[in-house]
Amino acid sequence: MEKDEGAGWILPVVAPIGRLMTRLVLVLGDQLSEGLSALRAADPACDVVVMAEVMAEGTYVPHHPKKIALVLAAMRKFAAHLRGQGWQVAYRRLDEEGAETIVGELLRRAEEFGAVEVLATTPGEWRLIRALKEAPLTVHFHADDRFLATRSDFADWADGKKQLRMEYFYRLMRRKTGLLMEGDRPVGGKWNYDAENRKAPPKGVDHPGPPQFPPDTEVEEVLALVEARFGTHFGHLHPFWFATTRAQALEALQHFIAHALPRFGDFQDAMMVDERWLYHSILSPYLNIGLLSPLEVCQAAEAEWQAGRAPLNAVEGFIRQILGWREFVRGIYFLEGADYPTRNALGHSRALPPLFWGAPTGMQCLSQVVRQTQEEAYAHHIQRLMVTGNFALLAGIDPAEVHDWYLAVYADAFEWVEAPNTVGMSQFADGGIVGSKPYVSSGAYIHRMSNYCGSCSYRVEQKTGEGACPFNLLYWHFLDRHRARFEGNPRMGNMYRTWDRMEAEKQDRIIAEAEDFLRRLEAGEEV
Ligand code: FAD
Ligand code: DLZ
Ligand code: SF4
Repeated sequence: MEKDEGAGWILPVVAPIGRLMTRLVLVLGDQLSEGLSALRAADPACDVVVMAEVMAEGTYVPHHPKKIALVLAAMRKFAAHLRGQGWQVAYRRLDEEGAETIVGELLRRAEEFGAVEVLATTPGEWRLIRALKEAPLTVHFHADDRFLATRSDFADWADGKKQLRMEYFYRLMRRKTGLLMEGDRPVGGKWNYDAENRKAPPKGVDHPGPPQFPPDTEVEEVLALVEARFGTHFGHLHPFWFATTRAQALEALQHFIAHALPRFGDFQDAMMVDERWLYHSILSPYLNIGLLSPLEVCQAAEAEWQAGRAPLNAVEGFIRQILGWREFVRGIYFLEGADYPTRNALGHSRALPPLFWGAPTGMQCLSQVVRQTQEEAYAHHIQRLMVTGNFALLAGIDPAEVHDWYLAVYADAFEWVEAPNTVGMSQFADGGIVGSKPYVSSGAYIHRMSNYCGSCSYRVEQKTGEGACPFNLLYWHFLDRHRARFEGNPRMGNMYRTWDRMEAEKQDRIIAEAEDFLRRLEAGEEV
């Protein structure tokens, strides 16, 4: 059972003998928001908040150590905040006695407090929803209303549509929230300023990136624990600089708004050697664990445009990512159901190659993105989509393995947002629900949007032969092997016409060289 958004307070259960029975209020590591629906439904006088650090959540995929540290440190600080507000919090630290799963901890606490009922804000992952439903406890689910669209808003909008397109959903959301609206019309006369947001990399970047929050004693304790328990996971724990409280996350928001937002739009799609942040916000980890709300972030950006300090293309582009894409992908995740992350429409089955885990590669674009992912648990959207994602799709990697990788390595990765982006947008494994065509490109796109190719051991302008950019080979291999599915796609006709105009001998050479590359990749050779 899930109470609908805004259902408000429900009365505490009264035990037959007349005293108020304790209920458990589950707060998960990505539910660190003061106004959480389960907390609103509970009574601090008699209910107990349960928070638990458990091995199962840190290992069901091998999460990046920085991500685990972010979640655990923020959980501890949120628990202290709740206690300060008068809540009784039964908190289990990973190095204390306890169970190793969320449900195990709930059962242990239920026994300790004589509780049978649990109030939970619906988790952002089918796996945990299922586990809670199957638990021998009465779990009352409360809708997660920390979003701008409810699940039923999205379902109503999607109902009866043959194709779901983010742009139209986004317009609905602009109208619903009034963000960047003049009455019923978009400010500036256009809904979308993306055409102004595809500039090639700038000469230099005059923004130092997100603010760094040096670990305090409490965070240091978490870091030591994470090192000891998860030190073998892919990723560098140090230096750890994430915000772990709402106050710090608000500082990070203000920092972005003041220093990076004005240039966000222009260089949103650009990629540069050793420049990992450019003008991106690095706010997704804080949004996704609940330290910031999407509305306050959008409103802060809108206010900057109203004050004349940031241009409309930057502000609209930024708001669209949150109000549009973030809400849209969440809608898809819940609409499509629990099997969504396992889809494999293109039948890809190759194993994820070791270069995704940091093995050396001569491909500078992949090497840069994987290294920065390893160091920071962060890569921006185009790096995820057009470098690692593009490569995995062209190379025919099993989307389930790709999904597990993205879920593990990014600090902002939670399945409701990660799966539609990976399985849908990036790997086309949902058969075209999130995107109407696959995001594939040859090396030319990466060359245009980055300065990676200049220092690569391959040559981007070379189509075949020794030193040819592997993206150039794999791109045609992908189109050729999926011809039956894609040649009728109106957005892909030009690509097939270009392929068909090539001489047969050149086509054969491309396919043979692509196959040789894939064979070497599969054999674990350095590529
Ligand atoms: P900015 O570029 O500053 O954008 C602002 C905000 O917009 C972000 O903080 C984020 O909340 C939101 N946003 C932007 N694009 C998207 C999008 N496509 N979907 C949802 N929200 C978006 N985002 C996640 O939050 N978690 C993920 O696990 C995740 N996995 C991804 C996997 C793949 C294969 C791809 C292609 C994209 C993925 N994204 C994911 C979307 C996007 O890459 C990140 O939201 C963004 O890079 C976060 O960095 P930022 O905060 O600097 O974003
Ligand atoms: C990501 C994560 C990690 C690493 N550890 C915990 C944890 O120990 N306890 C917890 O409550 N939550 C953790 N999380 C976040 C959960 O995995 C997240 O709530 C679910 O995936 C649902 O989105
Ligand atoms: Fe990547 Fe090809 Fe450019 Fe090298 S030449 S950086 S492999 S796109």
